[in-house]
Amino acid sequence: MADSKIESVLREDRVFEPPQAFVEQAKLKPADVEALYQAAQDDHEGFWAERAREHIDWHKPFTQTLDSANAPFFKWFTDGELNVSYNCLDRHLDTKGDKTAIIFESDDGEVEHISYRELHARVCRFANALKANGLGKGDRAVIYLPNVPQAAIAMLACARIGAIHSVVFGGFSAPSLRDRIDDAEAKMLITADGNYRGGKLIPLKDVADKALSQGGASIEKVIVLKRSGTDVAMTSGRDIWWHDAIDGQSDDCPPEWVNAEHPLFILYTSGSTGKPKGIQHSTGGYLLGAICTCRWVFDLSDDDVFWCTADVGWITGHTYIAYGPTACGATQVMFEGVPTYPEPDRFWKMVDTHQVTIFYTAPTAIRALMKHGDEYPQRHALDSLKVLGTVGEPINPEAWMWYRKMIGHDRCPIVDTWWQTETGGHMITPIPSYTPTKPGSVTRALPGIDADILDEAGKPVTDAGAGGVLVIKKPWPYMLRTIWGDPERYKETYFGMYDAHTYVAGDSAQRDEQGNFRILGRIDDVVNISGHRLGTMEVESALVAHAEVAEAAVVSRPHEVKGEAIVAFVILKSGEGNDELASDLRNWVAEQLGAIAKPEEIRFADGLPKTRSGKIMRRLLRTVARGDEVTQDVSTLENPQILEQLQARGS
Ligand code: 6R9
Repeated sequence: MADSKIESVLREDRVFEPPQAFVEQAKLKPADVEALYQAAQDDHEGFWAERAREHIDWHKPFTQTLDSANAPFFKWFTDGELNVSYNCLDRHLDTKGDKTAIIFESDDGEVEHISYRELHARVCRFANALKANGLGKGDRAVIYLPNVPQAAIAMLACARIGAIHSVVFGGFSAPSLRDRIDDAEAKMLITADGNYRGGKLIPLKDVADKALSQGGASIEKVIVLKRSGTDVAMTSGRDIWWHDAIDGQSDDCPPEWVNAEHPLFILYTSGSTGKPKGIQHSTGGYLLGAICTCRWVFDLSDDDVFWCTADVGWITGHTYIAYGPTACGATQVMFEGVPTYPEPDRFWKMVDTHQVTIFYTAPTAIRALMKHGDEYPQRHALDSLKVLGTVGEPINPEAWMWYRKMIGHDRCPIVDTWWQTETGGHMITPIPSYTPTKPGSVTRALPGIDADILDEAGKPVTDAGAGGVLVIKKPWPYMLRTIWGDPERYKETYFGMYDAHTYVAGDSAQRDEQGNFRILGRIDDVVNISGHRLGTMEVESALVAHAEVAEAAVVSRPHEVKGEAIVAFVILKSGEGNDELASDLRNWVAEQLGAIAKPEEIRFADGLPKTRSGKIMRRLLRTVARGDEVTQDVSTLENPQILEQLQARGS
């Protein structure tokens, strides 16, 4: 089935040139794009140095562009000094102080406009509160907040004082929060009493308390935003309300000038082992990526209203809510709720209300909304839209075409943006005035990004349609710098396959006849559920932590809306499995890791298919989970009878 899908996309011949009307009004004209590609081609380092001088206000200019002496630990603009919050706020005050920075819409539809001047004041006040509560340069603060302006304010306030934030998505469970706090050795936790999403209460403070009762010994202070108004326990001496913390604080807070390589944030993401990786980003290079990609890929400019529907808990919300749009001085929409509440036209209604010009969302949302039917987008004009974007997972051509027709009215270019937590910003994507687009294709690498596809021996794969390992062959300014506290793992994971200059993304890809990239999926044990990365090992560890489970293996199978769904094969310590236990185990995993990780199906078996050397044959399990015919060689199986049992127990 997977193969036939690939086939159909390979035969995809619908190509859409940039619409003339779009090109005419675009800020970045085709000739400008051409010039960027040429400049990057001619001089990789010089190209990025020029961009860094053009787009960033430096406190102290850099003299060295790239330092590769200690590859793969690259440094960019290494002797320069700057402050990210200064670049996102202060520098706009003279010309754009009264311009709206954030149009916030809450779950229940209340709207708040925050100007750049007001955002600056609120960031400064909170930054002073952080300092007053003992947070300083280089200290880590974990942010566990809903998708509300205070989340962006907290991030920018950390940046202002040189503290390193680590945002944990509000859907994560207590154990996940605890592990992240412990790994980062965070001094402060910033959370909320709770909030409503889709009308449902998310009890953030309760979860935070649970996390801190199981670990989190490094936490000295907890700042709590009052949001839901629900009753929560406040530990005296440790917990303070946000409004009390800022009470009396000045709205002037001089920025802490930091080195370009000073860590701006850590963001945890799943890898192929059970332990999430703390992806560490820099200050200067990261900021440059956020600005350039907003300008190039969204054609973002002064008269736009930009809306990225991601949560600040993910990298997309870091780069395309907290940092990119603000650094560009743009107006953006920020939304606390979900696309289907109170009705499945919420997104489209908001596009009209706020006159959104650039809309950026995930394929899983598009597929879910598409299922609800055309009448929902048809209720709204959607005529303010100029550019549509997608991110997070491969988009199937059907969803792409629906997005183009029903939302973009065949008028808006679609930018399918491939990138990762690790890459910091867009890498392979169309540029809307320039690149012909094609359903299911992420097209070509941005200027200054040297992407390629290699075979196992490191030879470039040049044949159209042939798959290989997606790599980036030159360092780029906004790449990750290391894995927090684990430089060896950084080296091994991203540069272990070929050499210290070849970044291995963990995805496989192919090219079409025109050289456009298409992403095929992960090459490691990472699955992508509704655009969110999850290590199969994480789910397995959660399962075996249950008292009745002896062993577990987790794979994914395609899912119509979520992209992929989790199927877990479970071996019990004793007794037979039943529906009730299956349901208990599903809930258990959700409690351990968060709702995203909840398995779609649990299959009980007496054993797992293993090779004689004891390796679980995951490929075989994947085939079984999909209900496909087994064509793999099973002669190396130690326990061939298990295969029949697994197949027979499928539902
Ligand atoms: C930004 C983000 C990264 C993984 C990545 C890949 C998948 C992201 C994609 C895509 C196909 C796209 N991915 N964008 N696959 N087409 N446009 O999603 O970061 O959460 O770290 O996930 O997501 O597999 O390796 P992150």
